[in-house]
Amino acid sequence: MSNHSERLFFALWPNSNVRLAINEQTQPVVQAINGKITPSENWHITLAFLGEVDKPAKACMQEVAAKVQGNRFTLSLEEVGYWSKQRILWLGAKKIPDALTDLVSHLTTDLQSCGYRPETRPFRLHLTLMRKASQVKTLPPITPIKWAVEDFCLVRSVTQSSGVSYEVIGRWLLN
Ligand code: 2AM
Repeated sequence: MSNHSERLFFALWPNSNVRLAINEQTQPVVQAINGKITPSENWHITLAFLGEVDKPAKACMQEVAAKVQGNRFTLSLEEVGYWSKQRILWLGAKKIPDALTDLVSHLTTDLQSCGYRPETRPFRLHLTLMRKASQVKTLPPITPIKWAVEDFCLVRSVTQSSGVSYEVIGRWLLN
């Protein structure tokens, strides 16, 4: 890894009200399962994972983000799920608003001019609540959390001995 590169991703970053609601709804579920809990300050929904990005590519990606003309949308987080292969407990939405599909698709397409290589697997919206989660058989229903999404963010991931931490380094408003 070059000294000048950073590990970056575009994400939806919950505001404090949404964070509180997520905490309220998911706490009982998370507490009942063994695993590595994602601290609430790290909660996010990845739109595009960029990996290690050097300075020129970062500048290019920030320019792309500024040109994306996305619309606001309301996300209803209403499902807690478990991927047994990855052992991830997640919070997700049953319905992906068209504006979100468009935002991901614009970012994924336009970022390629900056050297971004899109994932071959389809976009699966999720907020990781827990990693290395023990086998889960049934998950209780939750009250849907309505999140009026007004912007999207560029986030830097920093790995320290205490764990990973995230820093929002750019924010772009939706129309
Ligand atoms: P995850 O929560 O499901 O692991 C920062 O690492 C964010 O980018 C995480 O939300 C992670 O998703 C996501 N991500 C997507 N692809 C990734 C990859 N190849 N390596 C690491 N993180 C990835």
